[in-house]
Amino acid sequence: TADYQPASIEPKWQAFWADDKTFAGPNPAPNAKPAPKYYVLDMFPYPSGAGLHIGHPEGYTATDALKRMKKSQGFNVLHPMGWDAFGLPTEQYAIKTGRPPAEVTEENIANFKKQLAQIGLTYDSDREVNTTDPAYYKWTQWIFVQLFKHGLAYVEEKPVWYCPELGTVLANEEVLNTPEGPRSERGSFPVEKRPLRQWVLRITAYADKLIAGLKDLDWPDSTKRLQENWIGRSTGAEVDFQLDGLDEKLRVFTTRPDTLYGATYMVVSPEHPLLSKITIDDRRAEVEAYAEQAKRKSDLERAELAKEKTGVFTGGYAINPVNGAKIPVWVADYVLITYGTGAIMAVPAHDERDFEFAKTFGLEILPVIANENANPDEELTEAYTGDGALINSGDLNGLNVADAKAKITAELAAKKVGKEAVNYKLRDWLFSRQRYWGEPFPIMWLSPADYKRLMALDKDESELNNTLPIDPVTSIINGEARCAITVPTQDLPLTLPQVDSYQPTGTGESPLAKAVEWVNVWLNLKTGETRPRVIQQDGDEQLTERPGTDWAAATRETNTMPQWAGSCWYYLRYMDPKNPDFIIDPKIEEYWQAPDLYVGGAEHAVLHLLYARFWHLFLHDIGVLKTKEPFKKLFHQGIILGEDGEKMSKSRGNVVNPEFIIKDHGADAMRLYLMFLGPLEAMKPWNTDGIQGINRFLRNKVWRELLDDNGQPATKLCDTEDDADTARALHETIKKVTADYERLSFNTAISQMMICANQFAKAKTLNFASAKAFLQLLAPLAPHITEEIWERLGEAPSIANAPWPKHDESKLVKDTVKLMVQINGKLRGELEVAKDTAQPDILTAAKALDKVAPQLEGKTIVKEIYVPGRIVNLVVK
Ligand code: ANZ
Repeated sequence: TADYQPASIEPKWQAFWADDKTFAGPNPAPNAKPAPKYYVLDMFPYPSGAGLHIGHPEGYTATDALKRMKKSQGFNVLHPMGWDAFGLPTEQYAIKTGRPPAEVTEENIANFKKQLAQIGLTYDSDREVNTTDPAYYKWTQWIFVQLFKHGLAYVEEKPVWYCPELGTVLANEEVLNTPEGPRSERGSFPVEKRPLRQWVLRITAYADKLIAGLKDLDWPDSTKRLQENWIGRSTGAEVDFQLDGLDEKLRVFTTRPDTLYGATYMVVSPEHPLLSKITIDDRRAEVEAYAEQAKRKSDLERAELAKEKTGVFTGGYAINPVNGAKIPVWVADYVLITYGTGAIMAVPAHDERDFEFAKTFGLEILPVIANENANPDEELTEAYTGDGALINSGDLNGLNVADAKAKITAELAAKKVGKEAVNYKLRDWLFSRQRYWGEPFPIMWLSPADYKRLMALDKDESELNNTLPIDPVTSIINGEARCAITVPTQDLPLTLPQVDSYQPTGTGESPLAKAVEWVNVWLNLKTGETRPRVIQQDGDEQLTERPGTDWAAATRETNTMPQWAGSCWYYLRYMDPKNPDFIIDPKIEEYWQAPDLYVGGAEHAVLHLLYARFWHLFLHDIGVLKTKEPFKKLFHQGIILGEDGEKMSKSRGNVVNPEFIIKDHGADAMRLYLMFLGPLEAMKPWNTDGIQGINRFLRNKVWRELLDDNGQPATKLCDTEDDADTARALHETIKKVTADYERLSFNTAISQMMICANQFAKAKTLNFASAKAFLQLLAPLAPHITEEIWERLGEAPSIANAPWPKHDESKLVKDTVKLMVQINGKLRGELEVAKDTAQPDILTAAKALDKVAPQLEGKTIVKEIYVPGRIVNLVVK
């Protein structure tokens, strides 16, 4: 075909790249001197049934373009793709249709692959990972075994968010605050708190490391701040208040021990274990009703600053340890059981929430920090949270806040009624789900007696003995005490059993619990071998006999891991995807290190990015990894809005479907347009007219300029040297585009290429080499059309194999001069002319300048002065 037809050339080159493995970044051969590496990573997609949305190709085109340039620059580039394929939507689809989730997943992945290929995105197919593939989740399970062994995984019965509709527990982050109360993020179903047995990962043990590591990361500041706030480290003190008339003390956490003299009341959270003791009988009914109500609110809602304060007086009192003052104890839901000690000393004069609470209930407000801006005779209108000298505070009077904190903390410690304390907002990570479509925990439960028998064995006598934590992980299961052990490493992966129904049981138990033959096994404590303990015969369950004395009755854990698990470490597996013996070969990690660039949405700022850092730091600590941090450099692409400037959504009917765009305009036009919309990081609306403009650029300024009507090299292409303007345009473009790609500033690179193409169109002749260099610059963003023209110009594919063009600084020097144009000695304008322009031409041009011509109107020029290379001065009357 002679003219530009994306529909015919695009599939051709997609097939070529796939067959040729053009973009495979191989691991270095042993003993060879490896090429410099570049590892660029995308956040891998969840292969939903809906297929790609326009947000996928935005980030993916950016990394694909960078990858193509880096390859031409001589780097060995790793740019892989995979599938984050466990999770709720697939499972719900499976429940609805009765089809196995694995089958649905496979279909969705095939569709995603097809769609990505249609965009001209190229990945090393040998490195593909799929989190639901047992060969992959074997290592997800292996990491869990290591966490367990190192005491970072435990089981707890705790009140957790439970969604009856979804039949599962949800993490705090998966619950949203809505006007109708707390709801699931997925599907917006009501959720409630239920006490359930859960696996929890001790991420809080890594809180300080997770904060410290941030400082060396090249990440958007806003994302670093989000992580820091999420971890929320606060330093302060714990202080004990004697409860009036009781033996117990009420312990509080405060970041402001300096304000202790201003504590005029106390608040315990509705779940506080001492609440019932503190409450006097007269007030019990009211307090209990209040506590019951609080259960229905989410922490987020309760902690909201702006919310109206509610609470109830318990009737009890506590004694302020510094001055013996007897202060009332209230219960209020703005104090959370999950933070600090679940109780506070309230200082309304200096804390906003306490201030509002005190105002609402008429409680005493006693200032203890002098506020120079306030009139002491007037009633306070808000809490004063700034610094100042202490007042009304005994021996602290006159000190500033910092000194008072230090002094009072030391005094409390000396009297043994308080001590320095650090608190984190970060909670341990709720790591289990009562779902089918997730990684099975590599865990079995034994009776305490059998656990003791196992512990008594020598380490080399039993593989099972090597992964026991120092403190046993215990739980009550079906009313009986049980101890957790891991599945022996050689038995991983522990694969999901076949079940008849993926429907959650509704009891808070996972559908895996129904796979009785899988759940109940005889376990050989020495060899780790398992045999069925319950078998189904003619619909009846029958117990089998214990095979021998080394065998113990064991039950498998039936919860599964959350979707986060697989996405915590996939970037590691890409480096060594097929390794059957280890998660990653240390030599291979040494070469690739960690991704040089990670591109993905800002919505992952805290959860995925924090969880992955936690696992990576842990794997570093146990010697599995050399690097400490997974993602040195992070970039968030901005959201693409609908043409109407609103968020794209099915209900608004403003969704742009990449497949249709490609059909109408071609993948190259879509890629180029996506990158031309605006800065990559910016939120920006889609515009269909804009993509037509890009399509015209490719057709008229690229294809038809470089090829003739027969699709052969255009006659203007030749071996003669380019004129100065054309050469300069090209070299400026090489310089700018190279730098712009490197900093992911694609929109400015495209503008520059458009300027260059315009100059090429103006030029009478164009050197072959210039045309090819231009194609190379355009190739990362518009790979199909450039490969095609490259080939038609007589070059062997792929264009990506040609070394990246370098600019020639000498070609950038302009052969022009800038002249100041004055009228009666006053500067009126500037004139840029070729160095060899004759004086009369210069004077004519100067007089015609926009800023000069009007000044000359109706005047007579009496003298024209020209200082070559510098000034034109027109003397007028
Ligand atoms: C007295 C005080 C006086 C406080 C003052 C603040 C200002 P961050 O910085 O977030 O760590 N607090 C403690 N535990 C709480 C809980 N479980 N639920 C709600 N609030 C709680 O906040 C620590 C401060 O939040 C603590 O310091 C306590 O109020 C409150 F002028 O104690 B402060």
